Amino acid sequence: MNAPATLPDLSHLWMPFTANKQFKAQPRLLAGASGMYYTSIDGRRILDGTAGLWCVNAGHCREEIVQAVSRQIGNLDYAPGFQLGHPDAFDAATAVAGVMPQGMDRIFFTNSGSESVDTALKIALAYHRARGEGQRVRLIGRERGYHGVGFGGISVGGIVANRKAFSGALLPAVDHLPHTHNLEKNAFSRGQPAWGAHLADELERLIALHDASTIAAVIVEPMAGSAGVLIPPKGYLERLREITARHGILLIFDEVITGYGRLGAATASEFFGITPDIITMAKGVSNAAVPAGAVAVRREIHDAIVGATASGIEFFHGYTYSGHPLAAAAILATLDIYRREDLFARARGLSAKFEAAAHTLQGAPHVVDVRNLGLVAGIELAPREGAPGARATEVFQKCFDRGVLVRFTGDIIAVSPPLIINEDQIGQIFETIGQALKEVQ
Ligand code: PXG
Repeated sequence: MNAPATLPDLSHLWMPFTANKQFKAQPRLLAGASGMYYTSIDGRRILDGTAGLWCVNAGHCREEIVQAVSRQIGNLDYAPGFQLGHPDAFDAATAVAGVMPQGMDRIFFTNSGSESVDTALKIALAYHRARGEGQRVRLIGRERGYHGVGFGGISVGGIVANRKAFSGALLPAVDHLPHTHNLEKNAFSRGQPAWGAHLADELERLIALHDASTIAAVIVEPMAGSAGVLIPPKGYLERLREITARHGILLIFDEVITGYGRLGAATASEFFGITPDIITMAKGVSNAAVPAGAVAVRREIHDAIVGATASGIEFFHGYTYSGHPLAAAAILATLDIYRREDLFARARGLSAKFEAAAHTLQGAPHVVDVRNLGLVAGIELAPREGAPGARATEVFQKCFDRGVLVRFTGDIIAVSPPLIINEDQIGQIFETIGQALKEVQ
């Protein structure tokens, strides 16, 4: 029902993270977007319950961003970022620094979350080396973590499907903390679950195993998004911060999803009141209008690396498109919208209504958990016997047919709308999921 008569040739595009054969047998194509809505190519309006892929935080096709990027492309289409610069890249870095936690005001630009993660891991290694602790090479991630798809990111990541085909080529010195998901203890928690802070103490065990002097950094998503909305237990991130600081290990928060208002503050770091050493970001930094990412680092980390050599390039890393003029223009316009419309506070203000609406699904068919924080909700379904993931796939499809876009991973449905959403639209998303659940076997 979604495919009009004139479809493009679908055969050449190898689609990312997509069941290509199924998609091409039953394609879902989008033709336009505005505010809270997509338009499908058959002209249906679809309420965006996921901000694209957790990235269009200010809503679609915002006029100020369209104008800024249009002006830029006619004025400075591209400027080399190595040994040359352009003012907007510096202004964009200043603007990003302005919303980061105090002291985390040195900004390295990338084009995606995956690049931000690999950049952050390299900064961690370079930092220890610059300080004469080059033996600190081990990286610690977490089970069910998602840190993009670079070799660094999948090495510290903890999603088996993303790792197993490449397992012979993962980074060698990596270990993982246990994930914090536990339905027996925490099902239907509202906000941060009560149980699980002690799982951070597993880091002490890894330190005892490897010795702190070999460990460069711990990387975690403050709230894990892709693996199915795993909310950190109360006290958990505080303990990670305390243990890493005590052992001279850098703490990296991967804020590709949580950055730019998702939890109701500029960063999860601000939301939780915990300052890591490095923050990775992408997605919401440019409202996804132009691919962009960045890494924010504590000034001392930057200074240690940049100050370690008397002359020459200090950090042998960067991308052709680091600080690209279009990305810089999009970032500046996006951060301006967030500030003028106070969108992070808006998200915070809506989060109680969002929580209440999400939890109306407790008791709906198949639902074994509802969890939420800020403007994120995860709805976990019992898997159908012999067909894991099938229920959530069908719910996704039924919601799409009813004009609401949600995400799913395994049997978990994720909701993460643009921060401009209103209360009626919040209601519509969860009512539609509820209807879909009634129709799924
Ligand atoms: N870190 C985190 C925490 C992410 O969520 C990345 C890194 C990688 O970003 P790039 O820009 O390289 O894709 C991500 C990306 C989903 C979904 O539905 C999540 C992401 C991407 C696509 C889909 O959960 N997160």
